[in-house]
Amino acid sequence: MTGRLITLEGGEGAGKSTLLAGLRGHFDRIGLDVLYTREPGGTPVGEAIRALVLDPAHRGIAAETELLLMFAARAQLVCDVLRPALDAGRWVLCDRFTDASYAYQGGGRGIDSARIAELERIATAGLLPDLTLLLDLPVAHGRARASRRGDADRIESERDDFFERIRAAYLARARAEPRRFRVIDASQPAEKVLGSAIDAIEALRAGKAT
Ligand code: Z5A
Repeated sequence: MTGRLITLEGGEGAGKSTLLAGLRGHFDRIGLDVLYTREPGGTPVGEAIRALVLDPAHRGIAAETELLLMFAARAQLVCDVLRPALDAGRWVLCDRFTDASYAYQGGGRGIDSARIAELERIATAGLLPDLTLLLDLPVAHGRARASRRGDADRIESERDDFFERIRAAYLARARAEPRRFRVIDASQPAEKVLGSAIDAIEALRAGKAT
């Protein structure tokens, strides 16, 4: 018995938290028991790493350190949460996963994707999402939304060109794996974004490609 892993990805202000709230309502209505988790985080050690890596006080964190911390949190999440849940046949919705490292540390920070792939092999042992919902919108639009939230964390304080590279890296991954990714236009109203996400999830439940 194996469950299904769905991941949410997107740049700043893409609306992942808003979509997550809508998806919770959908899963409750249809009576599907879903485990919700997030990256970096989802375990006590992962949440401690999250606090460390997003803390604006740590401005000088090297790109490689940031990458290793993301994968350290991921290794713990796979071991303690994802693998056991999937092996027990549960559905899991994870707010970000390995694609975020390719986008942020690869695209954003410029780390070679072959080096990221080495860490992926160690931390995830090849675990891939069954479906990745990528919320895509222009960087300026997303940043304007995010700025309404108030204090920016260490990564959110980066410049626009950093987020442009992240967006390009996400879209390149989606083009390379069109069966796994569903790219959703996140500039649409929240109900439309939720509708597109539900369509993709229901296609997965029905065993159809999206
Ligand atoms: N990170 C990394 O670098 N490498 C990795 O491997 C991993 C992560 C796993 C934390 O991620 C950081 O970690 C993140 C990447 C890095 N850094 N950055 N930047 P996170 O996922 O926890 O944090 P986040 O990116 O800020 O996600 P979020 O909290 O879900 O925010 P959001 O996507 O911006 O969603 P939101 O709060 O729902 O929406 C933002 C605002 O827009 C809010 O006012 C909403 O009401 C509004 N909104 C949302 N949807 C709409 C629509 N459709 N229309 C109009 N307005 C909307």
